[in-house]
Amino acid sequence: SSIRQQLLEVFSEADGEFVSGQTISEKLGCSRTAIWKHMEDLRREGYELEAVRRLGYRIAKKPDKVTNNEISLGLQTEVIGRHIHYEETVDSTQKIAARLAFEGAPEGTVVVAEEQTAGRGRLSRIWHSPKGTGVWMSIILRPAIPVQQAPQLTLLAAVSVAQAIEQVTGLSVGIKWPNDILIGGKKAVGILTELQADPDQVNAVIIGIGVNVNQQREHFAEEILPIATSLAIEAGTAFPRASLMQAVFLQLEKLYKEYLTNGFGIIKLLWESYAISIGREITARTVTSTIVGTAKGITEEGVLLLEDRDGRIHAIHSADIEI
Ligand code: BTX
Repeated sequence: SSIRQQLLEVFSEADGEFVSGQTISEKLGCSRTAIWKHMEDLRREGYELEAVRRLGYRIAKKPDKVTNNEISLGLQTEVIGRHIHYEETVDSTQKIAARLAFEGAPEGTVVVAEEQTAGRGRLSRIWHSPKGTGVWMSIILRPAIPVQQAPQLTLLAAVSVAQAIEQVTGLSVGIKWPNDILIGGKKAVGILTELQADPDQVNAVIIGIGVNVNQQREHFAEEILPIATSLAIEAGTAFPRASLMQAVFLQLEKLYKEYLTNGFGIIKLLWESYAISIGREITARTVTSTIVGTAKGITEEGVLLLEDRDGRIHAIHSADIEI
């Protein structure tokens, strides 16, 4: 509720100090009984509230969760993340977001969960999403663009996440075409873009973002341990997931506005500045073939150009890349 949100704001302004019941009820314009009820709700959400006679109340500990409250407090965006659909456990946030988008959810709606039991990667692969450790979210955008431009949004999302991670953690990251964010050569982020479209026009783009934030090595399944990492492993410290989400929303909103007004140009440049495969020899496995060649760059549509040993240029729309 908005009262609960205001209550959190009051505590947040107090910055860990006690706030008297009197002050709270004046600031919020409601009775002490009403406030007490909202505090009980916060307790149920996992906040530890300390009450001391004559001093008042303070938040002793926040829940390590990515609830609506945690995400909304201090959020600087206008559109992205302004509607949050939060759940503890889901099969896949992509599935829920697809349903919401179909039902008309507004642009910027975000579905986020603490845990996914059937997180999806590309080509029906699995995305491991253990409870309370990462950011598992799907963002609904509704750009008025033709279908063939939709892959640009995967690249745009990758740049936004890369920028947000650098801001929040100070780590330096690289992007492997089209959708992996690597730190020290290991995968910390996966991005999956799905479309709802008519033949000529996109209705909704659902950007699924999985960020390994606070996992330690033992959280990773054995088969991905050699290829996966988390921000906490790389930085040696844990990060508040809600703050990372806020940073992603802000970067994404800025780049998305730029994209809608001026097109893909600047996004392409930014993407190339993070790209770790360009200029190197790579192996691209598509559904039908395997091509070895030098990655030359991406096109205006976000398609990867690969030059094979005979000097022929291949346009790769979808593939797995080995560097
Ligand atoms: P991808 O197909 O590029 O990557 C999937 C592959 O990555 C897996 O086959 C496995 O080898 C490896 N992998 C699986 N889980 C992890 C992990 N946690 N960390 C590192 N490597 C892993 C990438 O697909 C797109 C992933 C999108 C995930 C988000 S989470 C929110 C949203 N909901 C949903 O179901 N998917 C998206």
